[in-house]
Amino acid sequence: MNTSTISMPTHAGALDPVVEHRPAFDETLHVGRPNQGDRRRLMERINDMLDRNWLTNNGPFVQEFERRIAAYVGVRHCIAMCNATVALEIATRAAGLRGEVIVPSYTFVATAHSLQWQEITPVFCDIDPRTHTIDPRRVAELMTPRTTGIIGVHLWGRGCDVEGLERVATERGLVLMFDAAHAFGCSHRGRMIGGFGLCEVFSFHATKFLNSFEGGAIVTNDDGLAGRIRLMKNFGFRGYDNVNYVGTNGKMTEVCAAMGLTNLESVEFFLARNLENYRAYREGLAGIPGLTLLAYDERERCNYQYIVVEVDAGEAGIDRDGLVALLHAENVLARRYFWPGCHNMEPYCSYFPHARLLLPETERLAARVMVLPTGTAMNPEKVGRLCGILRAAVGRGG
Ligand code: T4K
Repeated sequence: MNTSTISMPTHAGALDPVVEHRPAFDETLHVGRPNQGDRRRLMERINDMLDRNWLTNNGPFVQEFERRIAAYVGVRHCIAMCNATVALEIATRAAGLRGEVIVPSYTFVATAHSLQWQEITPVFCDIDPRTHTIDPRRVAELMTPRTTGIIGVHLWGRGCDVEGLERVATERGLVLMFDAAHAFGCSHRGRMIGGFGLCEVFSFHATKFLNSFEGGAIVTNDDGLAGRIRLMKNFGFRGYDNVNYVGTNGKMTEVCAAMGLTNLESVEFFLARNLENYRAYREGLAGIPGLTLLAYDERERCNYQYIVVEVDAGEAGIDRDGLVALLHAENVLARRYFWPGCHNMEPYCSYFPHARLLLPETERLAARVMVLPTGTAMNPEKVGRLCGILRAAVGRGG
């Protein structure tokens, strides 16, 4: 690590010599740096779009994007949306959810907000600490006569316990759907994620494996649901002036679809880079006491989009927050996803002040996880240096 001596003003205004810390990386390394496909193809598409002068409202790029995503995932319908949060709102509404819906607390807050926004109560369920995903054994304990559905989250792109959730949902006559924001391009037990439950929702936000600048999609095999979703995302219009549904504006624009289509052509490249980075992390972190890299099952299709490390402070001699602060000082913007858990955020912590008593695994995990940079902006050499920083920090007890 490089250091040099400079002078900084003290509180008294005098100039004292202090040692400036030069970060290990000159450029900032981000979690979620966007993956970009072939820029020339994107520009061609944008030119076509401008020549056509058709910018939004179910244009040809959106239709092509929907066809390609549906074919990729192997489902009957894909409805492209402006983002996954609105897609979740529309999906739950079109599925007729109301009252209470069971969701994990250990997720991005959009999962809970999409319900609360419609005055549906998100009831937070604990996770299985081995998988980080909702624990079906805990779901049954949270049911009340007001429960209408369950939303599982395929966190980090790893399929949650779909079969366990299906059993509970079928037994109790509940709707089951999935927040698959992290899971585009991933499979569960050999089947592509996207085809499970009543429907699933992908995110194509800039930080995601496949991005369309901002964007999302609902995928489903249910024809009736798909029809209702198409109405709802376009103000409830059937034809030019016939509105017979309460709708909103959830449409994807043509420029977003152009980006999505272009990036879709490069997913194999994104995947190869992510896999290479993941393997470099696995090698670089091996044997560091107290650090455990979340493993992906290489027999499944994975997008390796998140590099997730659990920190055991007792063994590492430094806790997760200490390591994150240390990495930030080296220009590595590691993240504490999904700390502190939705149940500890407003308004949920005011509505359910005792929720954490029911969420011991969520509480424990949220305090231990840090997420490290990957994607096309990273490479094994940078990963190696980053792991070297962690090894040195743990070796010195922070
Ligand atoms: N469900 C789940 C389970 C989700 O994780 C999400 C979103 C959703 C639903 C909702 O999906 P969307 O409605 O967004 O489609 C980011 C993303 O904004 C969010 O999409 C994502 N999950 C969440 C996990 O991560 P932040 O607040 O952490 O993003 P931000 O702005 O801090 O960006 C992350 C890093 O990426 C930064 O270090 C900067 C870098 N970055 C970001 C952008 C946007 C870039 O380098 N370039 C960029 O253009 O939420």
